[in-house]
Amino acid sequence: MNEQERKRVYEQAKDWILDAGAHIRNVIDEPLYIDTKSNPNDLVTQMDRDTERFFADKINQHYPEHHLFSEEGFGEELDSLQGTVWIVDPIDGTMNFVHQKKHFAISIGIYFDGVGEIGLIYNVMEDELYHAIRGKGAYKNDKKLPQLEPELSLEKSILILNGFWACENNRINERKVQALIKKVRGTRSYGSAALEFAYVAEGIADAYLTMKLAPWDYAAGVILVEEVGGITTQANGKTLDLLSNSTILSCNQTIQEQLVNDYIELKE
Ligand code: 2AM
Ligand code: CA
Ligand code: CA
Ligand code: CA
Repeated sequence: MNEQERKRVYEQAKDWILDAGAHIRNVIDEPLYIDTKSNPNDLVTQMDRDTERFFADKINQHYPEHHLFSEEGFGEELDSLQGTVWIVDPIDGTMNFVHQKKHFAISIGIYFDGVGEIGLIYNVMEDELYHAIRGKGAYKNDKKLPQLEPELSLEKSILILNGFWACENNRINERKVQALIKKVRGTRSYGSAALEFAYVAEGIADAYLTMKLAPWDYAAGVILVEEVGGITTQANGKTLDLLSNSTILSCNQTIQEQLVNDYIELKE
């Protein structure tokens, strides 16, 4: 993708994500049509599907040669990241959307031949758009986000993690997780993976550790975090595979090494 084309797709994607979010805000108090997927707590609404279809139609009309990889079934089954691929989560944090009517996001990562070029995470109810184009830094609305503090220690860090898996002892050494929870300044859990990445990129949280995400949960987040000097790997430190579900660790380099070496022991 040449520079002009990249810029055009970036501006276009920002317009679409803001439009989709404005629509959700307009109808937020109308009744929801809610279904469940893999289990009774795995929710999906008509709004998830309608929003994904909105992006599928737009991409198809304007960029018929681009691919869509997404949660709710309007995209393609991809086995390669050749060409331009939009990785879209129409509503990330559906449980928050249903129960709280806030704290959810639309997440879009745009990859060209496997390289993350554009990352957008829109906190819909707060009207806060986190956005980045590779090599040009990350922004929250019009504000450029500063680089992460490279030497920030664990003792002064806020760690985002989901309480559910920390209780399980079949996937991770829970004693080491407990030691980590005691070591950090505090822990948080927000219920939207995309926002959790955005908060690391913003520097209001310092690390995000989670045991299972799909590509549309993390595709945009890894681009934003990279643009402020952070890194995202699997929880064991290995490189991510953008086509697979994965454990995730996203933070600065120092914390990443400490967590991988001293605190995360996966049972694989
Ligand atoms: P979702 O809302 O798009 O499904 C909740 O802790 C976070 O984990 C959300 O970002 C949610 O994305 C994601 N998640 C991924 N797989 C999930 C599942 N099977 N059930 C619930 N949340 C899931
Ligand atoms: Ca879901
Ligand atoms: Ca999601
Ligand atoms: Ca979703």
